[in-house]
Formats: sequence, structure tokens, C-alpha cells
Amino acid sequence: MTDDWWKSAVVYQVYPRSFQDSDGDGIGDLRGILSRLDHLAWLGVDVIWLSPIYASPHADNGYDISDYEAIDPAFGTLDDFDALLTAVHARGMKLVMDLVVNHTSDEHPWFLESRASRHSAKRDWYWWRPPRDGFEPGAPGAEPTNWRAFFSGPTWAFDEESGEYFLHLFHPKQPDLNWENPEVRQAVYAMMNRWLDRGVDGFRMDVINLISKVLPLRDGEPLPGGLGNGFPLYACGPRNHEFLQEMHREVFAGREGRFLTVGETPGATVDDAVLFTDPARAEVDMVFQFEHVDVDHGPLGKFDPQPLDLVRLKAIFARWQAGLAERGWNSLYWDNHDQPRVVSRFGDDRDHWAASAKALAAVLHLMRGTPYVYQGEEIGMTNAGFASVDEYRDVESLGAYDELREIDVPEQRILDGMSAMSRDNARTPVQWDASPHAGFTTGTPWLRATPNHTWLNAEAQREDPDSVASFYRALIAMRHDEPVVAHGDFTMLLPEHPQVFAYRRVLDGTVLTVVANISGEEVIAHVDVAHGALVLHNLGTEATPYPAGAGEIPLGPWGARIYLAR
Ligand code: TEU
Repeated sequence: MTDDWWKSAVVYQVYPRSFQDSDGDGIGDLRGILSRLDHLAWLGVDVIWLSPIYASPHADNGYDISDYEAIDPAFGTLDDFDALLTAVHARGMKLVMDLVVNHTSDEHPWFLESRASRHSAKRDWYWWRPPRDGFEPGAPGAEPTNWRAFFSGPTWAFDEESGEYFLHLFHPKQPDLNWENPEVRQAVYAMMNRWLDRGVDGFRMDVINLISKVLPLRDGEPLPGGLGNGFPLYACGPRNHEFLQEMHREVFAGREGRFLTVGETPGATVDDAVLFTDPARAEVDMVFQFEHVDVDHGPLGKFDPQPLDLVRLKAIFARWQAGLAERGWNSLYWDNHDQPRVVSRFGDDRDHWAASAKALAAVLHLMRGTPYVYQGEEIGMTNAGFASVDEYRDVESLGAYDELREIDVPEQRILDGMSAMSRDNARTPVQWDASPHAGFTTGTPWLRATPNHTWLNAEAQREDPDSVASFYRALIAMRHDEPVVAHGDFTMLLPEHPQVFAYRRVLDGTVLTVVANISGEEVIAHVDVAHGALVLHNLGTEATPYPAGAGEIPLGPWGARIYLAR
């Protein structure tokens, strides 16, 4: 196996809570995942990334870990984990764990000890600071910096016992670890090594570009609403690369190259990503960038979505493809547990559901990079259609609701934004079949299934060669079978066209041309394709396919065409 095997691999993300429940408690679990491995094998994915399954109070659905080496009882036991790992490997697949080490749960023993006393041996494992000069402890404005948290409100929580504040970039139950402290880093590396020794095949590293803060800690630029923007003071910080290179030396260097490491790096630029993923720097193999999933955020942020500007979206992808063409590597994704469903977001889940799901899949999967398929994306799962604030569980969405109400944004505008953009859209149960709760559970699901599961489900698609699932399967097979997909160069075509997403991939004389209509109108794409090029896929187009080489390609609403010329 070559060190860069992941360049022709496809990763499938499982959000265990919503994937498959095996014991009827309404929460997905490890045995449920085990029961669905045949679906993943059928799809042809190479790697499974498990969102956190560790012990957690679930303030942020497991991204608040209270024991990195225990399986949360809601998901099962370590024996269940070992059984799953064995079964995944038996099918020739790999298993990657979610590594959440920018912060722990406030119920982690490390934090309990740190909080116990200003003089605790672990006090410096977290960020503790006295009230701001001139302010009474606990008084508004006494927070040591003015940073706004990702989930709204300040990033500092006051601890009455010790009269000091602790830092939490996310939820107050997610205190940030102090990576400046070598004891913290060594404890993380030791834990990582124990998971690799257990047979795990790598890690997805949660917000791994937030672990190095600019010192001394200081206020950010003011934001509307009175808090400040700390992001430039904790994202891609001064020691970020140093820490990742140390992690690589302490954890991966001595092992053969069977691993996949992907860093989640919100706000990272292409230049940052080159530094993170240049193999000569031995940091991570690839990163999740956020530019393309922030492209529709409006003046009020994520929950104020704007119509898709395809020209802007294409420019983002073209910049990332070009920026990592020589050194480093891209991940490719639309969906994950933090993003709304792409067929609802950038596609058309009403009039052209299947065609738009396939067109979006085609343009993503045939670019240069490692694709990530989020659970249910392969069957074209849509947003949930939540209408009332009471239907939401996501701490980010609920925090945004309160924050926007406080600045008098009309409630319906907020609810519309949440319905379009909430993370809960990605967290409804996977739609396995048309039975109650979509075959996810025999109990009451922790979050309701989307009603369209009666027709939109895996069972209805598996035997249908024209289904969304069958198309994802074909795209994954293409990455395995056609080297041009994994290793070809990339040229964006028609960059200024507002409806057509087209590009060319070339490797050793093989030319792959992808042309998709990302709109509900008929278009003619003026793209040159070699005479005699093979039409691998002619998707969703009513227009009569012109012979390759005519210089123009008519496409119906959400139509797509994939050509291969050798
Ligand atoms: O997400 C990091 C992150 O930046 C999120 O706040 C994301 O930007 C936002 O939800 C998208 O709008 C990671 C995990 O993926 C997320 O589930 C966790 O809530 C978060 O870190 C804290 O661990």
C-alpha cells in the first residue's frame, strides 16, 4: 500500500447517533453500524469516519468528550467497537476516528481536576484567567477577552469556586485545552497511540487549526452586539504547525503509512492548507476547508442564507484545485454533520431532486482530491423541513436563535434560516426504508425522521440503476478504476458561466470532461470534447445529446454529461 493510498479513496462519514439504532433506545449505536456495513461495501467506499463515540454528556452530541478511551454507553462498549473494527477490516475498509482535542467536556477528569483549585497540578491544562482589570468577578464585561463563541455568547465562563474564568470557544461545557502545556500534548499523543495500537486507521481532527492561540490573549475587533472577533487570534495560530509536526513525530512517524489524517480547519486559506498538507512537512494528509460551505452565508451569518452564486462557488473550487495541485491535497465534500443537505441547499429538492443530487455529486466527485460522502447524501437525503424552534436539538442553532432574537431579527426570518441551514438537517435518521422512523429504530428516534423517507430511502434505490445511490456508486467506482480521476490535473471551464459547472481532467493523454447544468433551465454549454469521446454518463437531460466534438453540449435542467477520451 502506498503512503498516499487515500488519493484514490472515498471516505464515508457516519454520525453514529443518527445512523442505525440496534437496541430500540432511539439513538444509533455501534451494533447498528455493524448491521449496515453491507450498504457501505455495496457503495464501494474505502474508509469510514466515525463521528465521536466516546464517553460524553452530549452537550454537543459527543464533541464534548469526558473520556477519550471509553465508548459512550449510548453507542455500546469497547467490545462492540472491536467487533465493528474487525468487520470493517474484514471488508477491506478502514476506520478513522474523530479526534476532538481542542477542548474536552467540562466533565472530563482532566477538567474536574483543573477546576478544583487554582493550585491544581492540572490548572494549566486549560485556559484560566482572572476577571478583566477593573471589573467585579462575574460582572458583564469582566471576561478576560471580548471573543464571541461559535455557539453565541462570550467564550469565557466564570468559575465561582476559584473566582477565575475558563476559555471555551464553543459551548461552556467544552473548555479549551491549553496546548501550550507540553503535558497536555503528550497526554493527547499517548491517547492517539493507544487507538492506533488498537487498529484504528487514522483520525479526523476536529478544529485542529484552533489549538494555538496568539499570546498574550487579547481582544478581537468589535462585532455587532458587543462581543469581539477572536478568530484571527486563535485560528491557524503561531504554533499550529509546530504542534502538528510534533504530533506527527510522536504518533505516526514510526508506523507504516496505512493512515489517513484529515484536519478540520475552519477559516483556513489555500496557503494555510499547503502548509498543513505538504507531505514534506509531515503534518496532516488533507484538510476540510470551509470557503465553499460559507459561500451562501448572508450579512447575519450562517442562518441568513443567500441564493447560490455559482460563479463564486466555481472560483473557490478552482482556487483550491490550483493551490494544492503541486503540493498538498484537497478533501472534497458537500455534506457533513455540520452542514445542511446539499440537494436542498444548492440543488432543487422539489422539481429536480434526483437530477440535481446527481449533478452536484458529479461535479464534486470528479475533481482532484479525496471525496467524503456524508451518511444519507448517497441517497439524496434532503433537509428535514423543521418549522418550529421546538423541533431543534442543535446547540449551534438554538444559540443562534436566541442571539438573533436579541437583536430583534423577525422570528420567521430566523426560523426560515434555521430550516435552511441548521445542523439538525444533517442529523435526522438515515432513511433506510419506508417503515416507521425510516427503519432507523424500533423505538422513538431522538430526532424525527424526515417524512419523505416513505419514498426517499436506501431500500428503494439499491436495485435501481438510475437511482442517486447507484450514481454515487458509479462515481466511487470511477475513482477506483480511472487514474485520471485521482491523479489527473484540473482545468475549470466556462468559469464565468452562471449555470454551467464544467472542468477538464488530464492524465497521460486521458481526458475526462465533466459538464453539468447547475440550474433548472435548459442551457447549451460551449465546451469542446474530442470527437469519439466516450459518454460515460448522460444524466437528467431531455436535450438530444449532440455527438461529442460538436463544440456545444445541450443540457436539460440539472443535466450532466461525463466524457472520457483516451
Ligand atoms: O465544527 C467546527 C466548526 O467550525 C463548527 O462550528 C462549524 O463551523 C459550524 O457548525 C458550521 O456552521 C467542529 C465539529 O464538526 C462540530 O460538530 C462541533 O460542534 C465543533 O467542532 C466543536 O467541537
